[in-house]
Amino acid sequence: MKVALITGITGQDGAYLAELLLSKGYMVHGVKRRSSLFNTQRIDHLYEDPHIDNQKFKLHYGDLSDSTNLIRIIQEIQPDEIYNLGAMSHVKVSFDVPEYTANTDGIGTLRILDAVRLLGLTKKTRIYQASTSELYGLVQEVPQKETTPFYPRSPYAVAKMYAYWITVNYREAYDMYACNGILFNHESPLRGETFVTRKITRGVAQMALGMQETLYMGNIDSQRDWGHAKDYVEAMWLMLQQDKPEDFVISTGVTTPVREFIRMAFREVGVELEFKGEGVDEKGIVISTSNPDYQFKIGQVVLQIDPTYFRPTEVDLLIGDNTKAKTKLGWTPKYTLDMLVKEMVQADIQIFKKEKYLMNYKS
Ligand code: NDP
Ligand code: GDR
Repeated sequence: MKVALITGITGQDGAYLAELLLSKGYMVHGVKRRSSLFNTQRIDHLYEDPHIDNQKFKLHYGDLSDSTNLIRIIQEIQPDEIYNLGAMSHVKVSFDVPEYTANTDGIGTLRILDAVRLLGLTKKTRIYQASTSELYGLVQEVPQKETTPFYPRSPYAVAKMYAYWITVNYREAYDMYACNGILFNHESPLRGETFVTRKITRGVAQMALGMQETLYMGNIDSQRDWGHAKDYVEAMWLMLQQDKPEDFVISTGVTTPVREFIRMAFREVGVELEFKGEGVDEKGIVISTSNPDYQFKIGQVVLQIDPTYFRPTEVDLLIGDNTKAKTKLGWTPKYTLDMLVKEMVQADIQIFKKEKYLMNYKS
């Protein structure tokens, strides 16, 4: 039985990857941080009683800022594969906590690589590093591919650039099987609530149920290449099953402005929007509604711009060329953006229906 270790197992990708590896018969270990409230909601369905025999899923307390802890966990479990998904992953927040982001996202990767080296596991343990399309930052070339130069535009992206190159360096210096997945944005109903897609689908669901009036957004001109996290964790696994380690772009090859994502999410609840005004004065207004189950009014201002959400430096356009992944990994995304938007909006409607029912029940 293969043994895998996932850092960031409590996050969106960690949850989908753990499910995938368990379905393939792996023993899955995960690093979770201690928190004052439960932080395992995304993986609670995978939990196994530690008292049973043949446990296939096990969590260890740890943190990417603590090298002795990482060394101890890796020594204890002797993993065949490590997926380093742990990170302070919010681009806007990284401007508020740049040093912490560098320590976790940059040096944290070094700690994993060096633990494997120090423990003499370079021939046994394969390492996946969660690299990102944010490395491309200021547009140098479109579509972006493995050879496109990097120009990071946030403390997050700069930290991830260190992580990218230290992974390449350890591969070359110590002949390790270590590779970077340069993943473009990927989303799902498990996406963190403050990333743009989930913020929109939650807002649409709350408005549809009469629980919120208006959504406040930042820069809705930026364009992203959005895929589904379920497809993308499959690519992570494939990258560690090759004859030799290489870096791959994982993307859909289609880019969409944030404004269009908003339009698509509202259509899912039968609402057509018109965008009026420019810059911070732009507004999204309801011009027609076709689903009587939902509480929208013609003329309702459902979207306004709040500059609080602007970033000091923005990444305007991301679109990935996934030819290498298609050719060498045999990977292609199964989800379209339409399918993704539908799944996310419907999942959030179910969540808020329950919440509304409970609120009414309590009062
Ligand atoms: P999430 O933000 O959903 O999850 C991040 C995970 O990292 C959580 O489990 C979090 O724990 C954990 N974590 C945060 N800080 C630390 C730390 N100091 N030590 C250990 N663990 C920590 O991210 P995603 O699942 O979306 O992304 C997974 C990885 O892929 C990240 O590295 C991200 O930067 C990268 N990436 C993501 C893309 C995307 O579009 N989703 C695209 C490209 C790259 P907790 O739950 O306790 O907060
Ligand atoms: P991103 O994702 O920065 O691309 O990083 P995010 O969803 O946060 O932003 C995408 C774009 O939407 C614009 N935007 C807003 N963003 C947020 N969060 N909130 C808003 O209100 C808002 N309004 C407009 C942003 O300015 C941006 O242009 C994600 C993360 O998962 C990273 O960890 C990962 O590496 C990259 O994707 C690939």
